[in-house]
Amino acid sequence: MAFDIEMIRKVYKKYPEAVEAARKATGKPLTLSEKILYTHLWNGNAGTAFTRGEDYVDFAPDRVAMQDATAQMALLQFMQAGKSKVAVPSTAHADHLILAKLGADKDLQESLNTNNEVFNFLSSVCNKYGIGFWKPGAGIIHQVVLENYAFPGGMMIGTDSHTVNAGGLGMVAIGVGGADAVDVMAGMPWELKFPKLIGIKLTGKLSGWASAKDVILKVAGILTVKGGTGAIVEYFGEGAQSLSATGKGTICNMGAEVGATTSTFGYDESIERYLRSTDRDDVADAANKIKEHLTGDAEVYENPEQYFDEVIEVNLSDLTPHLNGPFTPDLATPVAEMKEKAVKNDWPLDVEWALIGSCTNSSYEDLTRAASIVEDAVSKGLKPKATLGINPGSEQVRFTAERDGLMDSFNKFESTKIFTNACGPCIGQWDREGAEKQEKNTIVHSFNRNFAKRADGNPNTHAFVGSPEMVAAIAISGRLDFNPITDTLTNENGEQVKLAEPFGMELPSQGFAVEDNGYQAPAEDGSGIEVVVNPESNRLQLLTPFTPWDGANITGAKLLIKAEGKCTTDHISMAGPWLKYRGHLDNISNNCLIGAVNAFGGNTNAVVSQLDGNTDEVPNVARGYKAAGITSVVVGDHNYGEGSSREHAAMEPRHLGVMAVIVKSFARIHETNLKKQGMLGLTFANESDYDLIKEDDIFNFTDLNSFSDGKQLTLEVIHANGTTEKIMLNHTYNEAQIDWFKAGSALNLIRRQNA
Ligand code: MIC
Ligand code: SF4
Repeated sequence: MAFDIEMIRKVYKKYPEAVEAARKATGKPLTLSEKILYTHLWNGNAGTAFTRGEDYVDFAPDRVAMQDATAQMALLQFMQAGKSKVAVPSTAHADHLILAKLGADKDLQESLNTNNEVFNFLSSVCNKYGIGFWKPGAGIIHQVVLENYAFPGGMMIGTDSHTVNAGGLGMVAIGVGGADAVDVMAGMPWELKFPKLIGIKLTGKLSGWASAKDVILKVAGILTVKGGTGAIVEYFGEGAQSLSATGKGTICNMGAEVGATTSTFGYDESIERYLRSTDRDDVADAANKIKEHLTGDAEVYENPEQYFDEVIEVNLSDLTPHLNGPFTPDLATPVAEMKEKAVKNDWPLDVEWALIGSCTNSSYEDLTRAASIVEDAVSKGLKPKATLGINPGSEQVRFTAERDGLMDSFNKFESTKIFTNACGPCIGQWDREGAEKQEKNTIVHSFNRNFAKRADGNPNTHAFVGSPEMVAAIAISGRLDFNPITDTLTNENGEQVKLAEPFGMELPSQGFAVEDNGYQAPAEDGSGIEVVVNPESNRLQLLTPFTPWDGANITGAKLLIKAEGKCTTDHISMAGPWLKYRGHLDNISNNCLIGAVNAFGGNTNAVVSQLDGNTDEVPNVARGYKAAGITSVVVGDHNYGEGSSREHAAMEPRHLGVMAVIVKSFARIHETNLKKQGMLGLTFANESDYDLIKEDDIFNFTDLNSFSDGKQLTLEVIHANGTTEKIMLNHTYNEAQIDWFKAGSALNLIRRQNA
């Protein structure tokens, strides 16, 4: 039986009427995305149509998911909201804090030893407030959600950008910062700008070496890292129906890499099969009763150009395997073209590690396809040239894979390392031998992100993203430019052999099995449970509310850093070794913007303090300004804050005295996170004004007292030579969000309301 089946039935009960109301309000047939959005309006059935890309709308999501690295901050905030229990079903998952080093058993034990305090905190907060807790080793949040909680037509939010993975089961699932999760858990509406809609029509059928991963690797190449910004990507067509549910999940997962708000697929037979095989006949039966509402209307899919803002067509039959990278997930290269491109760009061709796992590709099917390559290689007398590392997505996947002999297949390579069911190397939780030498090298993995330093902290590691079967093939060949379709390999007997095409099992033929799935149900009545945070702790720190705006213009502010080029949340608040401070705002602030490239001089973590003219680390300079009572500002380039949902990237600068972040453009989640934490997230009205900003400028806001929806703000910039510039700044704050700024943060407002 599924978790929270009554909630799901309730959602389905309102569907027919709510969909009809939406059809009437919009006066047209509906996409699936619109059906889900309009059935989840906070104010009930639709009365009017919303303008996509413009209107802010209040929604009522069905559930919330959080992972350990973000849950700490989300729950520290929730504890301040003045509620005794969460208002919607919510879960927290311990998956990000487990370091991969020696292999699953030892690593898990080591992580329990080092992170004990944080796991205990999460377990007791969850217990107290009615939140389900998935213990360390239970699996990666999005795989566990797919197996247990995701349901067609539902809406969820999660404090992780890859929450979108649940689109594989036909949800609208959106990644948010912790403060947004607090709204929903506190029983308040959740606000989102009504998204635009991108339709992707899939025709044909995958074959040979092409996999679901290649669909999104190709789409990422077309849309690039910001092409999906502000939009829901909806997949449809006969090709969509031919994909497995977990394959759909892979595609939705990496929609985060094109900046999409989320991605989704209509309910179909593969989704039904997946629900049934994961012990959720009840959900499948309920969904079947309202089937027609859980996919887009036929007219829409027949004439998509009329109903989507943009339509892309991908023919699965023409698709070939891709590798994307290095350093960005949208640099797509068909494997057949890699030889030429790698040499031209001087990418190291020898591959040392081949990693399979992460929330995007750690399903049972993924493991079977990769295992088929390993088995084939062994039978042909081939030994791997690179080390294969595997993180199964969940204990259920691992247990079933073990029962079905897949782990034995992987272990036929002596060097294989099976790591914990957790994020591991995907988030820099990888103690890779030799990484500190910072040598130029190449790795391949089936993860979703490959920003510099992400996996092993080495800025010279060139990471390429590919399907699990491609990763397995490269483990064997040890070459980045290996094309399994055309190339042969030399085996132990000196013979030339070719790898056979991968084959996989969509679902385990004997069904899934698990002994202990690692779930801890919360107490019925948590009122007696005490959550203790040791004031001496360096891992956890209770929050002190940010100071409300004093009503005066911000003046005399100094530049903390002008970031140049790519500035993702990994550059603003690095993960890896810093993950341990995710529950301690002051300590984690010591990583604030240390990865951002300073436009003056091109270095990282080296800026000039205007107090004494000395060059110092970014956090130190910020602390210096703060101690001197001086506000600071950050200036940035395009798509600033791309990547993760981590609100630390907004809270840290706020904590260190930054009040405004002024950039050419923002990634969605980060922009909202800045607003929630009471900061000014602004964009240059005239992009080239970025070039006017000098290292020693002084900044005065001149019209903050008339800060209002739709009105530009004016910034006066005083250069050291006494000349001044007037710069106009755009913003997307509505009146309610301006109130967050005034209150010092959105949370300050909630607390006031519940006092
Ligand atoms: C990531 O993939 O970058 C993470 C770690 O899962 C993040 C969340 C985080 O920063 O904790 C995400 O994608 O939101
Ligand atoms: Fe974990 Fe990587 Fe997925 Fe983020 S992308 S949730 S770090 S597995």
